[in-house]
Amino acid sequence: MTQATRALEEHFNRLIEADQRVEPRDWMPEGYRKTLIRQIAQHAHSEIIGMQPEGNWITRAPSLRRKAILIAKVQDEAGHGLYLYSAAETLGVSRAELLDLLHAGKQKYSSIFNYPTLTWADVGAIGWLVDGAAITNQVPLCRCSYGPYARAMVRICKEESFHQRQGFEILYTLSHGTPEQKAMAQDAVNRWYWPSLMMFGPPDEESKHSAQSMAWKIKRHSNDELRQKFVDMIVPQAEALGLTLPDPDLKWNPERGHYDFGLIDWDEFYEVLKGNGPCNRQRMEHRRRAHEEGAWVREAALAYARKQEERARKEQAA
Ligand code: BYC
Repeated sequence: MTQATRALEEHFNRLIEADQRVEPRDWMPEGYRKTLIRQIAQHAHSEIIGMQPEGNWITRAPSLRRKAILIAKVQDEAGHGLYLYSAAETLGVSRAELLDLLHAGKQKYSSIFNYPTLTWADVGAIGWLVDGAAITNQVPLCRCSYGPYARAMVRICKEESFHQRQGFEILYTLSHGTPEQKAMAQDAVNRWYWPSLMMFGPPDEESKHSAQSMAWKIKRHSNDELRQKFVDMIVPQAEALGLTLPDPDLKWNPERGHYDFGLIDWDEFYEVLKGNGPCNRQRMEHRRRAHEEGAWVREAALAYARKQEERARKEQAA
């Protein structure tokens, strides 16, 4: 390592230690850059793949009001994808490259979006549990050491908390409706509860990236810490909904000051990661098809941008 590089590294370490932000212009270790690209890309891919399970219910939403809200929410997810791809681009990769890696199966997206949305209540359960888990995980990312990612998260979290409330409200309405509606809400919660706990990633002792990511202040809490925080948050919310969480071992532990909960089926999680979840194939096929069918939009947008640029140049020259 040259003396100049050592000085740059010391500057980087000082920034991290002082809890300041690393910006795209700053020198950063290659591992830091790679870790951020991996995490931000995975996050961005999750946002756009996450449009599929909910998008599935747009045409069948039970009222015009519900349909308008759902369209807006799914559109928000596309927007989150855009903020995140833009944040990743500041690290020297293009959105097109990242999408190619996703389509080639070389980058991941969140395990949660490989489960099907069987009834309207699933839209409520996704809003309440999946967006709830997302916020729990993402609020600390607003303090991530990499500036562009942290700033993108601030806006995303504001929108996610609105999403969570709409999910809660859907479930509350169903749970206080007919017995059939209540049963439908309960069934959705039964199916989404465990996968939402898996969203936080493997248990700490199996989380290969956590220690380094926490040292770099990319992650601020471990996977298990955030999972616990989420469980503690949703137990009283489930009571307010009048619904039951499907875990007989869920119990307040006064010594720990937290709820104890049952064992997560990690075999299921790893199977989903390997591509063997209920909807992995369908999600990827749909994504690749949407990308191919959208090629003309990208070409038209590029042609338009080029035309605008040329016009501006001519006007300047005149
Ligand atoms: N699904 O060492 P670990 C949303 C992978 S979108 C799939 O703990 P790390 C929303 C992990 O990548 C929600 N893979 O990793 C959108 C690693 O594999 P690789 C997405 C997972 O990065 C629309 C391996 O397991 N949120 O909110 O330190 C509608 C070992 O894990 C998962 C984010 O992406 C998983 N659940 O920690 C509604 C948030 N968990 O890469 C809602 C940002 C782990 O070595 N990401 N893996 O092959 C993070 O905070 C962290 O990346 C994680 C994992 C906590 C997810």
